[in-house]
Amino acid sequence: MKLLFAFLIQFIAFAAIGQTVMINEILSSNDKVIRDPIGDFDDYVELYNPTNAAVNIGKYFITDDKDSLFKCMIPTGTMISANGYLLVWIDGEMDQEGIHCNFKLNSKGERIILSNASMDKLDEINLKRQYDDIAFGRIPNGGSEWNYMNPTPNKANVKSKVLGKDRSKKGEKMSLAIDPSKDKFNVSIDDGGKLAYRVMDKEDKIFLKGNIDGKGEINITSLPNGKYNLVIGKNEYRIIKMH
Ligand SMILES: [Ca+2]
Ligand SMILES: [Ca+2]
Ligand SMILES: [Ca+2]
Repeated sequence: MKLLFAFLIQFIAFAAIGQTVMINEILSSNDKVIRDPIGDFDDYVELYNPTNAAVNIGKYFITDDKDSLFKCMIPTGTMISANGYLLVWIDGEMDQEGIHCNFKLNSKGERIILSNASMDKLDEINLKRQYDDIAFGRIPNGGSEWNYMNPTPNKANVKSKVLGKDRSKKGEKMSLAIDPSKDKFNVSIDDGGKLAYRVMDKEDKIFLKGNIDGKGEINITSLPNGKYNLVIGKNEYRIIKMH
């Protein structure tokens, strides 16, 4: 009986930690999704309280370094309402209005850890490579699975069709705009020049190729869901398509 009781206590303690505030969504390349209170497009971590009671997250900690769990402390008295959300801005601008942290999110991927005021690790996410204005979040909202999705800051996460790119490494001056509704990228080369393009998988198998003369589009409707490399002249992008 004693043993069973001890087991139950442990189980309840674990369940309590398991159901408390969690990391729900991360946007590590915010170009034009949402502005922080001062007006900057900065990266964020969205916390979510799945319980039916408000939680005081003062002295909780967020970090991007498993060897330094207490890198960024949430200010004393910070509350998350029942079933509510809170955005933590990852911009190093600690004097601005709102909750801010002094590290940077690396869009090539990294680890984000949330700990509570008793220094128990509550949540830990291995972030994969990220894309401009595409978030990584729990789908369904608050669930155990993570996936790419369209950002939903301060709102429930929903499964969504995703078409994304990361920043170009270097090359000719040009712009690449995304048209997710038509599965295409609109290309515009600054000096009106002509550039060859190709879309490859990570084994360098070519799926699409052609030329852009001044302006043009690259339509990837025929490609299966996945991650690809898009090369336009000397510009290299990583792109993702997910329906
Ligand atoms: Ca800021
Ligand atoms: Ca980092
Ligand atoms: Ca969200």
